[in-house]
Amino acid sequence: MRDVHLAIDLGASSGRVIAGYLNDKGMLELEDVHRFANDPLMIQDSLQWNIDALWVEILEGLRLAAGRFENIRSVGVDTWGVDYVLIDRNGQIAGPVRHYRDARNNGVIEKACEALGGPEQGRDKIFSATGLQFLQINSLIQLYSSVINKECCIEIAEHFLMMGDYFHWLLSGKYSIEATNASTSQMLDPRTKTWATDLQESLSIPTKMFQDVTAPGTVLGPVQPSVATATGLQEVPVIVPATHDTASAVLAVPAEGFAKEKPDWCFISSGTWSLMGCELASPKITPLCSELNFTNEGGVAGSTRLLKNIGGLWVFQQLRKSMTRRGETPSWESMVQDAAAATPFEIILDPDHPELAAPDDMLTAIERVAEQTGQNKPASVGTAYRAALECLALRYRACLGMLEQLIESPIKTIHIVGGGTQNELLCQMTADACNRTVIAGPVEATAIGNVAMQMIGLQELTAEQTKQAIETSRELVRNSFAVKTFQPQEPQAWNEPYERFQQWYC
Ligand code: LFR
Repeated sequence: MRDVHLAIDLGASSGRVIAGYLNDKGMLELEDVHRFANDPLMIQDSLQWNIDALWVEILEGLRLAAGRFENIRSVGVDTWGVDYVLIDRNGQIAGPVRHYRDARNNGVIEKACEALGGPEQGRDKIFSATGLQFLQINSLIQLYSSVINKECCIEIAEHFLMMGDYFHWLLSGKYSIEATNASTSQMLDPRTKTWATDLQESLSIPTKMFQDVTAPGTVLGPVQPSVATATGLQEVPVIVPATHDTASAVLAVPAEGFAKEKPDWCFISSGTWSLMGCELASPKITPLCSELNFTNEGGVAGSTRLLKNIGGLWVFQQLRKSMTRRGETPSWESMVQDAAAATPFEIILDPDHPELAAPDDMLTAIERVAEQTGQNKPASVGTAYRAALECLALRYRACLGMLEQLIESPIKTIHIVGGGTQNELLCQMTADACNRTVIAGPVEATAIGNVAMQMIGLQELTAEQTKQAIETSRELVRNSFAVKTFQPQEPQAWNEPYERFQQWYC
């Protein structure tokens, strides 16, 4: 009988329950159990997560899994970073569960820095305490926004739970804050993995709601009786994986070795966001890292992901919504075909342009940005699709150069994992723009990393053994999932567009 592990993998636009097990050939195999949408809600001008709908879907996925598999050994949740749920002393949700794109965070980085002594001093204090890049979506900035708006939720909160922790609590009844997702909050010291309480106190963020962080691989205990009754899962342990989706995805990169000082490969975890970086043995909290606005997120077994958040496939995905508004929803395949057929480099965008972060209509926003930078509006929608992909490849090229500067060593290979690997046009553009070999796959890296960490956790290993187990699980990924290699074909064609990109956006 197969030992089955259930990965509940929640992304910012969809979720899934996936079963993972070793097949008869000893290869890791995944089976889709349940897929569902994750649609945020606009409530009185505030963008919020529909966490009750997500919980209903999770229970449904577990119920389906319990009906399909006999020997379910464990279950664990991973999610996007930065967002959180506040729980009061009665074990109730203390306030709205906001989406990181909620407008209340606009301008709050500046206010937080001001409160810490001014723009430069504030940035220095935050960076030296946390090693994180500045993004207004970070939990620190979101919480500070609650502080300055004098929201009651922050006064009555007893527990700060990130999204994965919240669902682990519903599943097991145990409060925990998992380390990799906590590292996205901009409140954790990446050297000690303890909360930066001085920083929290200086910004009047109550520190009592933060408990010590839990390492990935920790067994929380069996599912609660109410969950067992609703799903049919009896006595199944909840195991904390790397609850940050990027941490799980990077665990599943099919590279050799683990957390080196000077790796010769970097990763792009490609989905709604593109997270591009290197897996290192220790954080790099240096002036250069701060200047280049790179982040030191925590990975499995104490590793560091030195990376940059890049606006990802968001622009491309939102263009599809723009077309729906205009009466026709194209398939992803036809969008890629239209992009491939469009003339290259007609307009150059920045995937991280603030105008593109949360516009009502992406196509109109692109037209506005084109105008602002003295470029023509896209002649056809295919031009806009193409620009949304080309600008990612251009941003990757810039980021690659910065990474090589930071680790002081050349990077030979780019591993792309996640949903974006299905966009082969983008993979080829990346190889060309960066002039590097691209290895694309596996597509379900996040779920694979989640399952792998549950398997490792069940063995209850020491830290050193865990590192070895991670190398072994990478070998398992290499032997179990096919990848596709892209070699640069026309790298020189990207030089002039890259100059334009730098001129406007770097
Ligand atoms: C990717 C991701 C990023 C995080 C962003 C927002 O899915 O988790 O790492 O910065 O979502 O949470």
